[in-house]
Amino acid sequence: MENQFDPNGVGMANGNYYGLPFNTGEAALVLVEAPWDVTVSYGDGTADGPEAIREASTQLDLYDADYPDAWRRGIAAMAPDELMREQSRVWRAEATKVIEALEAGEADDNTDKQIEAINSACSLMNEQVYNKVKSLILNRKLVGLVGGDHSTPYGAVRAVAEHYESFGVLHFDAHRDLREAYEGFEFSHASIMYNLLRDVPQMKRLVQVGVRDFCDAEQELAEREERVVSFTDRALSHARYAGKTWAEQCAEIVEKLPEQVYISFDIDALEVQYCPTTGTPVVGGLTFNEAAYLIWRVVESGRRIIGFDLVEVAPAQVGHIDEMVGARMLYKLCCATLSSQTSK
Ligand SMILES: [Mn+2]
Repeated sequence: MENQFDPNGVGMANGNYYGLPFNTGEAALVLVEAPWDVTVSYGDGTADGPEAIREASTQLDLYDADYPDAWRRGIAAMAPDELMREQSRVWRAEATKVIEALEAGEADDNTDKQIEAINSACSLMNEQVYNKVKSLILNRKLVGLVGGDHSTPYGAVRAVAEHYESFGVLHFDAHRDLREAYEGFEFSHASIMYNLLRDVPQMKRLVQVGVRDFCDAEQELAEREERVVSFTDRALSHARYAGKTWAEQCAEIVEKLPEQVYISFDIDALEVQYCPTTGTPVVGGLTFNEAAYLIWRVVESGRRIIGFDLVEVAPAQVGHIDEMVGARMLYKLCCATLSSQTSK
């Protein structure tokens, strides 16, 4: 298939990410879509993220100076999961009712039952993601998850953890996501890192970068839990105002990571101009180039990226900024992962 492919030609809308000519059998890296945003608390739309990113991705040119030729090892995707998309719609409507009842102070026994049903639906989604990722790993594929909200990588990280017995998570986010359930939802987007710390002992480190909007309990947990290392947006920006360079800061961040690294990338880690439509945008944050540089430094250090997710991208309401940025960051993540397999 690759024979007739012209990497300098117009990106083809062939259903693949970046118009690439690989199927899942050939590709070294396979993307799994998780079009799911049931527990989002503010803006929704991230369930449509994968489709929007996939469509925008054909606009990219393939040459990437950070990782020249990485794409040639193959990037493909599992077929879009229409059923999950539909289930997300159904359960999102239920969750909206619960959130409205809670906000109106009208929660009752029925609300508890609704929450229970939503939690089961989220568990089922986790199971589906786990199964897909697990079977790909067994087929020796590298896997990237395309969300969806930030609840979706739970099953993916669990599958990765069964294969790599010790690793760290590099977590780009505006939020710590360390809440013990949120609005009653056990598998909330705001609880992903809490749930992973609780359930995935193979995750030896959680390095949070760019975090800037979190509650007291999350701050306390971050201080108490020795696996958590924080590079808050405040600490990073203050150090820079005092003269420290981003290169120096990246060296410090990378140094905290073990040899094997899973990257969880919430697009809201970036400044809002890059992701105006994301579920819970927060002022402050990283530029695209800063984030891309940090990922490159991880690869340069010789560490190995064993999997990743990109979450919380919602299709732009005007123009295409959100999905264009999402497609570019996803490409960086794919290429970084591929190149890290053979770096020193
Ligand atoms: Mn998040």
